[in-house]
Amino acid sequence: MIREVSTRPFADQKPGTSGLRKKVRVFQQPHYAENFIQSVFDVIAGKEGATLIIGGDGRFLNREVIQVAIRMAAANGFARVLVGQGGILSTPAASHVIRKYGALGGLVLSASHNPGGPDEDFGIKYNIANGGPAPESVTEAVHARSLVIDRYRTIEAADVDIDSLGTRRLGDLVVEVIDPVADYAELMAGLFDFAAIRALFAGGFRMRFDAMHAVTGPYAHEILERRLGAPAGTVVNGTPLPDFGHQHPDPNLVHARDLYDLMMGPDAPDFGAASDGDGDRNLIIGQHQYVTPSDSLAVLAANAHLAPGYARGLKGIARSMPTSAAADRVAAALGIPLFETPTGWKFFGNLLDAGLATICGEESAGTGSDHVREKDGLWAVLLWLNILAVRRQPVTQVMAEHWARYGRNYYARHDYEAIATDRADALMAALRGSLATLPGRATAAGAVASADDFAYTDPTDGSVSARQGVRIGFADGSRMVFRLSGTGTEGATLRVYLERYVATDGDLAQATAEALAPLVAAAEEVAGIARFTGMDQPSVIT
Ligand code: VG1
Ligand code: CO
Repeated sequence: MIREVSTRPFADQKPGTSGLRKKVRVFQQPHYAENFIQSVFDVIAGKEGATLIIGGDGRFLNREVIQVAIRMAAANGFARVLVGQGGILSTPAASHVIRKYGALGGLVLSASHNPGGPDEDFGIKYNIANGGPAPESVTEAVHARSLVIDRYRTIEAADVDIDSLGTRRLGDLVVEVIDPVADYAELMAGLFDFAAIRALFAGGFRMRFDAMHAVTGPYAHEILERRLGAPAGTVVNGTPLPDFGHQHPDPNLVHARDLYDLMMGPDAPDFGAASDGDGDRNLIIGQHQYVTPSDSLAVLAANAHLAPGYARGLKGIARSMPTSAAADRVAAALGIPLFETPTGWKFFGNLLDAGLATICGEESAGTGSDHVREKDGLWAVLLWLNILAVRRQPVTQVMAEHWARYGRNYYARHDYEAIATDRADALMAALRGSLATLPGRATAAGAVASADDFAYTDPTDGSVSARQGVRIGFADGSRMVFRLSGTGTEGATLRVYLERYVATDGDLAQATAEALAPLVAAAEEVAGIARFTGMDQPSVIT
């Protein structure tokens, strides 16, 4: 019944920041998905008799690739596959299920916040036994394998029913279709004070959660409305659609504009939140108060002890390098270590496994903890709710008190999207070439104090990741970071991260754009963004 299908390598199967992401039509080429999945299976040991988790964010092609993956798992020696009902598993839920059921790993089918549909994006990511994204050593081996692969293994079999719960067989393989929400909801109930949050809602607290037609809908309906008693209608856009309703499931100020407008308007509820395509990101907006993801990480870390799951305190905090240093000040106050890693959740896994960090975050709206090995959108929302339920203060006050104690890291990210790849590469090459001459140079934001290309040495295994982004620092602690995105599917995206610290005795109530204006000018002076890209404005500011 096992079939060896001969194939030829594709040259473009190098995983990026978070798995392999391509246009759907690229994945629709014959053998394309099969080649990548077999490349994964070829480099991982221990498949014989093992369990594999399969699920995705419900986007276009999800169901087809799940069937392909199940057949290939059967032909590659796995004993058992657990698949989310309807093919659905949010990224954090997949991470939890891998851990809970002792799986060897999981295939997470998602292109996260990228749009979905026949003309949009699809993706495949492999997560290892700790529940986290495969580290670079594995993704590099998968890529190397994909360049020489000449056959893949599958079986001849009809599609498996993935829509009804229960256990069935496919040859020797046991396929269990599981409730995608139940295990995750139970995990959340163990971390947070659901009774306190229920009391908050019962007292009239109002919230809107925008699931953006993506995977968190079923999770949010179950947890927020059913278990925590938030009124029906709290969750909007709560049914996952293969094309996310033709929208971009990216919870930022551009694509979650409706939520932002509501939260800034006269009828704003107390709390607003949104998550992305695969449920690992979070956007937090209080009534008339946007919270940057970097600030959110700092506030969550400073207040985590108010939730039962973190009552014993934190072991450490980890943030990606471009994320603001707001969390650093909290770590210093708590007397715990702060780790600075390259962009991408895969770099947090070792720190979490080693018990060095409890809470992690990225400026790109990703926050999470050692409860799983992925960032987790609803987890962040629930931790916020738990904190608000205990502190009984509006978000504006929580933020004001935080800044009054720690100072404020004004922060923004400017994205220049769909730049021709050669132009983006030229910009980064010129910037890297100028690093040695930058210190001392006068700019609109003052004299440059330091300039380097970030390299990270993992403290647990000594592995080194170089060329992770150009950092330019100023004497007052202000910072600019330049790097190219590793998740896009068209051209290049330049990300420019801007940060300025104002101490507690400074002006903590400025408009962010105003506070950062000198840095915006300095970024242009130093990198020649308009000259290289032909763009005089970023496409997105978050
Ligand atoms: C982006 C973010 C990064 C995040 C990654 C995956 O990567 O900047 O912080 O970890 O997306 O998130 P890049 O390389 O495009 O900057 V998700 O929600 O797309 O899995
Ligand atoms: Co995501």
